Amino acid sequence: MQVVYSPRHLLHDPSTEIEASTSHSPYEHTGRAETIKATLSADEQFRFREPSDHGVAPITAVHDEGLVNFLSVAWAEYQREVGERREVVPDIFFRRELRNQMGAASEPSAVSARLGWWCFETTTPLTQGSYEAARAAVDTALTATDVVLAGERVSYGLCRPPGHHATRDLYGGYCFFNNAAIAAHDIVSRTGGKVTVLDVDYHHGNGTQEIFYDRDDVQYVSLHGDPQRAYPYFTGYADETGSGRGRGATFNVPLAKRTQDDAYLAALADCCDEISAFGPSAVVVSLGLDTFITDPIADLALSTQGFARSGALVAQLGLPTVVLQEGGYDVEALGRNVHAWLTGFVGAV
Ligand code: OKP
Ligand code: ZN
Repeated sequence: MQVVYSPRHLLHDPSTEIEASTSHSPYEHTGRAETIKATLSADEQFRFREPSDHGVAPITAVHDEGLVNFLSVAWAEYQREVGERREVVPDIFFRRELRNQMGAASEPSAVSARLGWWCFETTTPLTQGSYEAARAAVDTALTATDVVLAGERVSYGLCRPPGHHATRDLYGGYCFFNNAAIAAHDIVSRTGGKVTVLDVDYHHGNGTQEIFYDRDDVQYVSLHGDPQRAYPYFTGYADETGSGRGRGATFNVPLAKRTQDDAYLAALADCCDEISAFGPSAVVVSLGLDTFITDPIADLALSTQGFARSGALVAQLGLPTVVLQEGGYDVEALGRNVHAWLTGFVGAV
């Protein structure tokens, strides 16, 4: 299997995360991608390549150009306007209701206001190299897509930072650009075929859902911790099924606390039935391993063996598949869990 990996992810290196009313060392850190790289490198069936530059056009095909432009200059603007900082986090968020009865808002010029305009939460610090790392993660996803469009059955993009929380207009949830959505749109625009994004990360991929919510050419299917208790809280409910032409092309399965392998695999089988009924020509998997039993920020209870079974079940769809890395924060187990999922897939082909 081809693995796409770029050392440029190391340029996104925050030192703190503001979460749960405290400031602590970040769960989403460079060591995550490095341990996955080390584990897969030790198995010769995984062949590594670096991504090629795909430019900005595939990004602005799914994201607002204003978001891309902002992220490309935000760190430098902040250093100049506010002061020299190790990393940058918003201290105000734009909320529509601030301007009730006052007409539409527009983007102010101060960098502090622009941060609150383009970001939705506090756990995604922007560092000096974050933009370059986020661009490399997109190139990683697009290069993994190229591998599959060239005829390989499956490829794996070791994306970092992750992507599925980034919406058309907003970054957050450790995500700057939506790697999976950019890859899915790229497949649709290059092949004309329909694509499914299957999101198995513990957290609902609000960004991917939002980007494709009214489209009938990309299906979004997700299993995740019930948003009544789990981040991102405001999306991922079972009654969100798409709008307009996209009606019926979004499928959400909220899961109970401590869901184990057998119940999870049964829900994943339902998701696979939905995918077969949609009839895509390819699948993009948002692969999060934060459903693992000892993940520090989640509460499902999958085992390493459960990941192997998940990969095998997805392979049984019989479709060209681009697997892209999202979350997974038990770093000691992360490499072997990714390895289990991918070898489970290959073993079922
Ligand atoms: C990114 B991905 C809740 C903290 C949530 C942000 C989580 C982002 C997860 N107390 N912090 O989906 O793995
Ligand atoms: Zn997650």
